[in-house]
Amino acid sequence: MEYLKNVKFIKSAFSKNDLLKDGFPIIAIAGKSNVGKSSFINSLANNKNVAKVGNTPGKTRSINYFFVNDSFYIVDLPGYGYSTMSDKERQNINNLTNYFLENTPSISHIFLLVDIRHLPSKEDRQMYDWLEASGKDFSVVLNKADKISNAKQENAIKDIQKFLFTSKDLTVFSSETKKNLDVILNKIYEKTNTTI
Ligand SMILES: Nc1nc2c(ncn2[C@@H]2O[C@H](COP(=O)(O)OP(=O)(O)OP(=O)(O)O)[C@@H](O)[C@H]2O)c(=O)[nH]1
Ligand SMILES: [Mg+2]
Repeated sequence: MEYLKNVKFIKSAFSKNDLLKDGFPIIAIAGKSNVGKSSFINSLANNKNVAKVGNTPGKTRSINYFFVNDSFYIVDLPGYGYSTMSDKERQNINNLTNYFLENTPSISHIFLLVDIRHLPSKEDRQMYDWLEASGKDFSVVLNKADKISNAKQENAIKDIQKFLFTSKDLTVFSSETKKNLDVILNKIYEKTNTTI
């Protein structure tokens, strides 16, 4: 398995003007707060200190750029659905995330992380529907698979597919066990035209 090499934190964007426009391919990680986006990035880099992970939801509140091997970015997005944030802050964050997704043509792929233990939330479904309608290249990752048995994982795949009205393949994943980490890494290399 070839982990992401030479992963460097570049910047946190807090407003539209902070967004990078240099055209390098971007892999963006989206999903509700606390679903494990930052941990997912650390798993890809095989380094627990790359992206900040939190026990409390709402850890990542800016758009964070990590430059990989001087050739593409992994972008950690703030989580949605974090209820104890002020309305204003939540609105600012959602506006920035939407603006980023709509106005960054260099996005090569978006991983939408969903918690495998629950049916997708209203916000998950909104994000899924928006991505589907936008025609963007994206896939759904069912995260925290280590929390349920293999048999339950199989049922969860079917239930979540049905719930989202999708025939897409959903990738079961866990940052704890690294299940399907190789599948995700290979997808990233394929989408960014990286030869390893
Ligand atoms: N068991 C298990 N725990 C996980 C997994 N991924 C993340 N976690 C835990 O879930 C919590 C949230 O993880 P983060 O990676 O900070 O989640 P996030 O999506 O970046 O959250 P925000 O930044 O708030 O949007 C932490 O306590 C992680 O250790 C996983 O695959 N399995
Ligand atoms: Mg985070």
